Amino acid sequence: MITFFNDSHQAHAPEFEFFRGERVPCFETPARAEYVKSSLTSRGHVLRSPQMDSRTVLARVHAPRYLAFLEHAWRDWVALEAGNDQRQPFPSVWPVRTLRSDVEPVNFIARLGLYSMDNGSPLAAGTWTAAKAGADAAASAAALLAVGGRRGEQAVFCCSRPPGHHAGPDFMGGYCFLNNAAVAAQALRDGGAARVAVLDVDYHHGNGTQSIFYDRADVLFVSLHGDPLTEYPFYLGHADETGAGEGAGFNLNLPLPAGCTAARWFDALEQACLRIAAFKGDALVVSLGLDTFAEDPISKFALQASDFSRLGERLGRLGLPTVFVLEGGYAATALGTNAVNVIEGFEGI
Ligand code: SP5
Ligand code: ZN
Repeated sequence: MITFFNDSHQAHAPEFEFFRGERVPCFETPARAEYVKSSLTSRGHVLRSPQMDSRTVLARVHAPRYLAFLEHAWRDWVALEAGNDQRQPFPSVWPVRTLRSDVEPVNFIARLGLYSMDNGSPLAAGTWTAAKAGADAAASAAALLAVGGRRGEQAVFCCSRPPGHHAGPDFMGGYCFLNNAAVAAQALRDGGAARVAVLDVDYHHGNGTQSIFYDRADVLFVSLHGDPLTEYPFYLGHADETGAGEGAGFNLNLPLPAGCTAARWFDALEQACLRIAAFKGDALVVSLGLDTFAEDPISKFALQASDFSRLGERLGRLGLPTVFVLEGGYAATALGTNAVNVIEGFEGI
């Protein structure tokens, strides 16, 4: 399968995040993408560099003031105080209920809080560079697909980091800054696909993608994930979120209990696939989180390496032109095998 590899991903390499009040090494590391790259190459898949500029499509899925903040965040942080180039900024205050989010404060940490859903998305010097190149990869993948009467690929894989599905219209969160899956879906729409389905199989609910498309009928969002009553991102991802306005009926959440079996996960996948087939879209975007793996250090599902082949096979049977976008997955050394299993399962290899 043709793969767009984000060559700039290593520019995003924060040193630590917070866990239970302690600084711990980041789970979302540059090594993740490198493991996937090496498995793909050793299996003969062709890697390409993104050639599209995603700026126009980015402005259709993210708010201008958020994009402006993110692009200049590191420069602004470093300008604040000598030594900040050696420090990671974290938000410490957020505009929750009753507080205003329409006025952008001048204070940098207050702005960072305005544009963040958590303190779990460490920023580094090259975050914008890496995230923007990731969005470029998503747009490039969409452009190669056979949609809108164009000849093209049946499937393209977008191997990139940082991930994207927690990033909403105007905020970062959960290691995500720009929503690559939303970029791919919007780019497919702009490229002639009348209707696009997004399937999110990451362990964590894709709150950002859901929110970006929640009131739209042209993009169906379907997600299977750990029940937000106990699992991150906690505040979205329940079964009663079915879409709003024109988008009513075009959002399907299938929350599953932490610790559930692979058999139960595949039952939910079947439900997801039936909904996607009934939607009769022109293309599919898969938010491919691999943190459903049994050995994932921060998640609680039980998929084995062979289950990722089965996932790929099932998605292949949908018969839709498909963009795969890498999301989470923190058992780094297994990430390459698991990703390749999905890709090759899809291709029927
Ligand atoms: C893209 C993606 O997968 N983002 C995940 C963000 C999760 N952030 C919250 C992590 C909470 C970790 N809880 C760890 C429990 C370890 N025992
Ligand atoms: Zn995840």
